[in-house]
Amino acid sequence: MTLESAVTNNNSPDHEVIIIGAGVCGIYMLHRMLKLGLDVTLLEAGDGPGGTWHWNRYPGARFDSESYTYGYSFSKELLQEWSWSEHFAAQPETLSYLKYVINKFDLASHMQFDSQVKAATFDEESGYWRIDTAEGRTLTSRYLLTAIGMLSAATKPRLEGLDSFEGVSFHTYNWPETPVELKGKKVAVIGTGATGVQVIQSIAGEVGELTVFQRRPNWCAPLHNSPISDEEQTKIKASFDDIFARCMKTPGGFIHGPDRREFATVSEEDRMEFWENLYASPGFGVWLGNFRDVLTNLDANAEFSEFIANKIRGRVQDPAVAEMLIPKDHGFGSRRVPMETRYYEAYNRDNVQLVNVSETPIEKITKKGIKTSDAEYEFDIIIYATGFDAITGAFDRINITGLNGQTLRSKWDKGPLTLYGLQVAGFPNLITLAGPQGASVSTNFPPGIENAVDWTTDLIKYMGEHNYKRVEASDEAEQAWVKHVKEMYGHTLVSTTKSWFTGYNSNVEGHDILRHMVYFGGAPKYRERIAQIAANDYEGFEFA
Ligand code: NA7
Repeated sequence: MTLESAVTNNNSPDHEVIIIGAGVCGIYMLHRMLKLGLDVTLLEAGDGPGGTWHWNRYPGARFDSESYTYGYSFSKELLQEWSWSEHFAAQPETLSYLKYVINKFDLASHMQFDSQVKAATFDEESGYWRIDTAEGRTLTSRYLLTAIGMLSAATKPRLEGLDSFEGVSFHTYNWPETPVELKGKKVAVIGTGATGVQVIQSIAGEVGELTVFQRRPNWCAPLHNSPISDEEQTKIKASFDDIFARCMKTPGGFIHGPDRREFATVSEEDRMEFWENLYASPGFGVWLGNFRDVLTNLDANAEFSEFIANKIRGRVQDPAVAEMLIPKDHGFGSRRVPMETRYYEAYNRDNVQLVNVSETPIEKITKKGIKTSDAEYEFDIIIYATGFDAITGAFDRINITGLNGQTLRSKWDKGPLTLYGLQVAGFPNLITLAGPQGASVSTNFPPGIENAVDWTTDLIKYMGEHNYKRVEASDEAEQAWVKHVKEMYGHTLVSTTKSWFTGYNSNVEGHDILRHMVYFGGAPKYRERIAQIAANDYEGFEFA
């Protein structure tokens, strides 16, 4: 049905709510909207649900949150029913979990797959969003809720000859569904972020030859994954209240929170013992459970970086390779710390070679492989682990048009502008779940989006109760929030380096300036703030 026919026929939209995306966020949003009794449909570009966990099928894909903190917390029944097999679950298990949730809450019939949204246009007269899909369909809704992922717009290098390669090549996000034969093959991996690290450590023992093209190394630390024993399972299931209460108190929404002691007040001996324990413990503790000032103070950071550098030197046999793997341009934790399992040991294998493309840049992709300024390499397979047009990329790929014909892409040209990462002035009834400048994109994702979804549900309920048809962020409130988000960047070392936290991506035109993508004030403060706003009749939002 076209917008025009919808409006003339019955003056009501096709759906009260349209959600885009069937990942972790969209699934829960759909559940809450159905519970509210609203007419809702969900559009998903993929041919199945799962979002991140649908697409990222590469070997070694897993999350670095403890499994039992990654599951939804909203249903006690679900928490008791589902048993994670490992402390840090792999992609197939997470995808099964999400499908289980969809089944349990009867959500599938409200999801439309193979429905890629190309454009969303706000019609001022009717007050509805018109959504156009790539398949040529048009739908209308009063509310448009985007759950389109923070790392869902994959980016390949902008290199000459990308399509000329005659072997097999793909981005990790688009790892083929049919099994890729790696045994005995000559394989290239470009990129050593969290994804590249997982791929490299997983395939090094399987492929014939592996050549890793590294531009800048990252500081990686051991994940220490292990199966969850029956005894642990029982304990976990009995302590969910405590587990989530603990996550609610930490800035990142993980079970790991910072140590409040000042680094300089702890003796060297105690400090080393503390760090050795962190390095030997599972998960993000080494990053997020460290002395608070390791992530804010350059001296403290330099000392801990040296501690990790020595670990790398101790694990990599060739000292020259070890030095190549130690970051020199940024300190530990100022970029996302990839968690690894025998990653560094992969470089001790005879079939693994590391190429520093900062020194000898890739010039082009050839028919046979990769040409750097120094040599030509031949491959059967090239794997692009080159990351994403993070957080705003998925928005930029949809033509979103708000009031007065303004596009979101042009409004965010120099970086995102939002109110609490949830709304954008000039774009009524659009809620940017998991959008830039909210807390979910800088924290353990599921607790973050549960908060955003609950808040959004309350907002829509409130509007129904007050017979409001339209909500929009005010310009002043938006400006104040953006100012606050920017200030928060000044409190961490994150802003001292280029990464997707700071909006840099050499593969996207114009993404060579600092962009304030995420909220670094911590999840507890964020939650408190948006709850207060809601209690205050949604101060900063205008209703009509
Ligand atoms: P990341 O962390 O953005 O890493 C991308 C990697 O690819 C990184 O090492 C980049 O080097 C490298 N890269 C990107 N473009 C190029 C070109 N053109 N040439 C050479 N190397 C390149 O993405 P991931 O997928 O690993 O991780 C994203 C998140 O997913 C992760 O943080 C988790 O939360 C899950 P650079 O460092 O920019 O020099």
